[in-house]
Amino acid sequence: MATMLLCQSIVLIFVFLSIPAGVLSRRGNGDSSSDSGTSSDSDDSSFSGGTYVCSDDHKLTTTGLQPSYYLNYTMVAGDPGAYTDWNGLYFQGEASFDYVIRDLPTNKTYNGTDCPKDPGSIRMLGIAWVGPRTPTPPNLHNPFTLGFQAWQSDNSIVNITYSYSSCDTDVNLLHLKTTVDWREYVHETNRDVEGAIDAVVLNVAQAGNDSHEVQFEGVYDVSGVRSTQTIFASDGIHKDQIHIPAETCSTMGDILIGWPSGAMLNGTMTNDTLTLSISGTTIAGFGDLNGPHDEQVNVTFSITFTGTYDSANSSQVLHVGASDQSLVSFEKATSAAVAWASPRWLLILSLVVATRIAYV
Ligand SMILES: *[C@@H]1O[C@H](CO)[C@@H](O)[C@H](O)[C@H]1NC(C)=O
Ligand SMILES: *[C@@H]1O[C@H](CO)[C@@H](O)[C@H](O)[C@H]1NC(C)=O
Ligand SMILES: *[C@@H]1O[C@H](CO)[C@@H](O)[C@H](O)[C@H]1NC(C)=O
Ligand SMILES: *[C@@H]1O[C@H](CO)[C@@H](O)[C@H](O)[C@H]1NC(C)=O
Ligand SMILES: *[C@@H]1O[C@H](CO)[C@@H](O)[C@H](O)[C@H]1NC(C)=O
Ligand SMILES: *[C@@H]1O[C@H](CO)[C@@H](O)[C@H](O)[C@H]1NC(C)=O
Ligand SMILES: *[C@@H]1O[C@H](CO)[C@@H](O)[C@H](O)[C@H]1NC(C)=O
Ligand SMILES: *[C@@H]1O[C@H](CO)[C@@H](O)[C@H](O)[C@H]1NC(C)=O
Ligand SMILES: CC(=O)N[C@H]1CO[C@H](CO)[C@@H](O)[C@@H]1O
Repeated sequence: MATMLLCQSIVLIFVFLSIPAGVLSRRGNGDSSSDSGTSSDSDDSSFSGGTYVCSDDHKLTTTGLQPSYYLNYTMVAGDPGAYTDWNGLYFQGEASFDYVIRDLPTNKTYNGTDCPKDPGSIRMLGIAWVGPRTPTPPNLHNPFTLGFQAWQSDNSIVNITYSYSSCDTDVNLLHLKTTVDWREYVHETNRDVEGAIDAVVLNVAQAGNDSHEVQFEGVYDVSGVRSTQTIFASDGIHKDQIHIPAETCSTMGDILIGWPSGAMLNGTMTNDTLTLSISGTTIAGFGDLNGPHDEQVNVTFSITFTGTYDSANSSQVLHVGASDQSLVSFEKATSAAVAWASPRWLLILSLVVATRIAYV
């Protein structure tokens, strides 16, 4: 227990150290994580002074859903849009984020927070990616990797792409992968070392009587990672987090839940539906423009998501219970409707298109 708390505070410290860039930009462009239309902010946001203007193209970024080592398997040299067996597939849908914030016992130097005492609920839209396990790294055992991101929105699912703010670098309230990977610089050898662990060791089984549905569950736990500090501080990893928006506790800033060790993750999956549930209780800190506060709160959260297969953006389909030994297998989508390109290729493509538009 003591070890866990220690790890949690280490994680918290590094959340503080590694997140401010995102928090800064969040504050820099105001309330844009909410697209509910209650704010009169225009889509074109600007820094005070007007030196920087972000024009929101609502481009939904999903590249961070895959651990970075997937690039070793999904990028074909010279043919970035080529199909590979590790592309996986996407589910999109609605999500809900329910939480209760409790103050910790106060003392002489600490008067508590101005957080609401009533339970809160945030409606979100989200995207999940599911892909087959890659041959390396060899220490991973989950039969599939799951990545999930969700952001606050009142939009309907048909408007999911538009609901995403590309200007808000902190737009995702939730961004988690069942595998955490990192690249770490080792002084002694003057080299980068790559690593990955199954942050959630998934228990996968057939769901009840239905051989075309699996259920999975596990506990998010990165406490076994050797040098949590270096890794958490290293690039990219800090994106794995849950946070409650800054407006929640008026002046306190975002409530940051870094790697949510101890959180329960479970769900069900068929070839066209994914349900996901993530719940936990943690001591979380705050982050805002003025840096970390001393204050911490006890947050109990429960996130649920129901997504349907996104055939427009997936090059693979899922087979559940169809094959002999494995409950879950991945195959190339045969549908002619699949207009697929790898996310990176889409990005390049969209930049090209954007450049063209700019020159027309
Ligand atoms: C008072 O609470 C703050 C915030 O939780 C904590 O950092 C500090 O150590 C506490 N002081 C004492 C004397 O317990
Ligand atoms: C806590 O409240 C007391 C009484 O209102 C005040 O004197 C003190 O400055 C406050 N402490 C902090 C850290 O805000
Ligand atoms: C990915 O490719 C790089 C460069 O070839 C290699 O060093 C690294 O070990 C690979 N990682 C995995 C997980 O396969
Ligand atoms: C899509 O979302 C944007 C931004 O919230 C909104 O302005 C637009 O009306 C929505 N379109 C539809 C069809 O709902
Ligand atoms: C399995 O199906 C049978 C017959 O349809 C039903 O009686 C039984 O309750 C089901 N069991 C479960 C665990 O759903
Ligand atoms: C997941 O866990 C929650 C409670 O944490 C439970 O209500 C739900 O039924 C579980 N879902 C599955 C598919 O096991
Ligand atoms: C899912 O499987 C069912 C048959 O079990 C099939 O009718 C349906 O088309 C499949 N959906 C996808 C997206 O492949
Ligand atoms: C948070 O508060 C709940 C309810 O009081 C309690 O059960 C839980 O143990 C607390 N969590 C932590 C990490 O202290
Ligand atoms: C995340 C993503 O790439 N979404 C795309 C899915 O497909 C539709 C239709 O082609 C695009 O508009 C989205 O941008």
